[in-house]
Amino acid sequence: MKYTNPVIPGFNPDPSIVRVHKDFFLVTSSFEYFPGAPIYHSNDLIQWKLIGHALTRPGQLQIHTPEPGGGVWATTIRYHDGEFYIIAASFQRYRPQEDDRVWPRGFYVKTKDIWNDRSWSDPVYFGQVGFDQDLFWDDDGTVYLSSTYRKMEPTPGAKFKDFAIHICTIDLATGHSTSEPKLIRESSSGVAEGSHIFRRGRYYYLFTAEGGTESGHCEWVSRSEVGPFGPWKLGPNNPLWRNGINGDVQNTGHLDLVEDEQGHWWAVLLAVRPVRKENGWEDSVFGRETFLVPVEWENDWPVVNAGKEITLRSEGPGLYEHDIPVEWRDEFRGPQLSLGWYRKNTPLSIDYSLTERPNHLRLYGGPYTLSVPACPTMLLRKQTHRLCTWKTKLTFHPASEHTEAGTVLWWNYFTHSTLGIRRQAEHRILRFTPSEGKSIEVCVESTEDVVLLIECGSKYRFGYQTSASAETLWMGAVSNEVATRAPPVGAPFTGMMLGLYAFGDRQQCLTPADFAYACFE
Ligand code: 6LW
Repeated sequence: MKYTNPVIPGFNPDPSIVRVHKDFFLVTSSFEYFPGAPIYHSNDLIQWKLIGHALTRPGQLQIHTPEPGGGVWATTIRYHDGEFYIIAASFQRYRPQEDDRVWPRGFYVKTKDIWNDRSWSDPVYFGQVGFDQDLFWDDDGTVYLSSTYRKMEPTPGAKFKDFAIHICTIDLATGHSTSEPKLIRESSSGVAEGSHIFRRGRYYYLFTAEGGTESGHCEWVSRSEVGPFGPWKLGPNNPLWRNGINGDVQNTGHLDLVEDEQGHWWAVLLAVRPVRKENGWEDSVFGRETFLVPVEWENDWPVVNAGKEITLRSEGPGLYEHDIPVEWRDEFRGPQLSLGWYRKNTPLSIDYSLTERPNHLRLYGGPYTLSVPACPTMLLRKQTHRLCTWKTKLTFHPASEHTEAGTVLWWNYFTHSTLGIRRQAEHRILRFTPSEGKSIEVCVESTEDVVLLIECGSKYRFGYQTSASAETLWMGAVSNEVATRAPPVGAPFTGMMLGLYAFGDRQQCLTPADFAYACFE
C-alpha cells in the first residue's frame, strides 16, 4: 500500500530503530542541540510521536562551543534483556582533517523505562575513539562494539578520509575493550561508516553507509557465517540501491533494520528533499530526514525497496497514507516546556520560566548574542513543512540599547535571520536582521505586544502585526539559498529551525521577554 516519505520530516538524520513487541522506537542524531538523542515511538511505522530524549542532563552531555555539525552524531538504539541502550558520540569540533588521536570516545546510556526521560543512566564511555558506534549482542552473550574511525595505516595516496569500520569485544559494564580492534570494512569511496550488525538465521549481516553523507551516499551489505569478526563476504548487489542527483529524494543511506510482528522487514534511513529550481537544485531546507522503505530477502541477501530508487511516494505491506498536519501551537500552559523545543548547546543556567507570568514563556536573555558559539537564550523548533507560517506574540520593553528579543530563523550561528524588539535612544524599534545584507528598522512606539511572523516557502519572509495594523507589515525576506549557506567551519548536518530568543550583548537582559504563544500555521 502507498504511503508518504519522509515518515519523520524535519532534521532527523541517522535514524536507528528497534521493536519491542508492538512498539517501535526510533532515535536520530541531535548534533549541537540539547536535549540530545530524540526518541520517537510508533505502533505502525507511519505515525511517529516524539516521546522524549535520552540525553537530558548536563551530566550526560556537555556541548559548549561546538562548530555547526558538532555535538551528538549517529545514535544507535538497541534493546537487550529488558533494557534500552542508546549509543552515541559527541564532537566539540567537526574537522575531518584534525588529529584522529583526539577524536571523541563514544558512549552508551541505558534505561528500563524508555517512556521516562529522566530514567536514562549516566554515560558509559567506550575504551576507544570513533563515531557511528553500534552494539551487537551475540547468542553466547559476547558484546561487540563496531565503530568508525580512520585507518591506522591509511591507504597510500587515498584522496578521502579512509573512514573504516573497526570491531572489538567489550565489557558492557565498564565499556572497556576486551579484544584488539579489527578492521572489518573499508570502502573504495574512502568512507565506510554507520555500521549496524544483525543476526538473521545462520548469517551475520554488516550494513555500512558509504560514499559520505552527500550526493555519493549509499548503503552496502556484507554477511558472515562465522561471526562479527568475519570473514565478511560482500553482497551480490552493492550498493543496495542508488538515488541519483535528479530526483525528489537524494543523498540516501545510513540505514538501520527492523522486523515487524508480521515478519516483514523494514529499513529506516536518511535522505534529503531538495527543491527543483529553474536552473538546478536548491539545497534542502530540512537537512537530512527519516525515510522508511520495505526490505525483502532473496537467497538470504537483503533487497531494499526492491532495489529501486527511493521516492516520496513509497509502497509497503500494511502501510497507509497519512498527512502530517502543519498546524502546531504551544500556549505555554506550563509548568514544563513541551517536547520538541531545543537549545543550542548544553545550557549553563535556567534562563526561562513558564510560571512567573502564567500562560507565557518568559525568557531572561543571557549575555551571548546568537552569533557566537556559546549558548544563547534561545528555544528552537524544527521546520517540518515547506509551506507554513511561524508566528509568536511578544511583550518586551527593553531598558538597555544592548538587548534584544524576538523570533529567529536558525541555520547555525553563522547563518540566522532575526526579527526582534530593541531600544534606540527613546524609541522602541523592531529590527529585521537578515543573515546577509543590511538590517531594517521601524519604530513600534506603542507599549503593545507585537505579533512576529516568518512565512516559509520559496523564501523566508519576515513580518509583524500590531493592534494598530491587524494586517501583516512585511519587513523583508531571505532566499532559501542564503538561509542555508554552508558554514565556514563545521558541517551542514542539521536542518532549518525557527525559534524565540532574548539576549544582551555581554550583559544580561534585565527586562524579561514574554511570549504568549508560538505556532506553525
Ligand atoms: C554521521 C556520519 C556522517 O555520524 O555524518 O558523513 C555524521 N558521515 O555517518 C552525522 O550525521
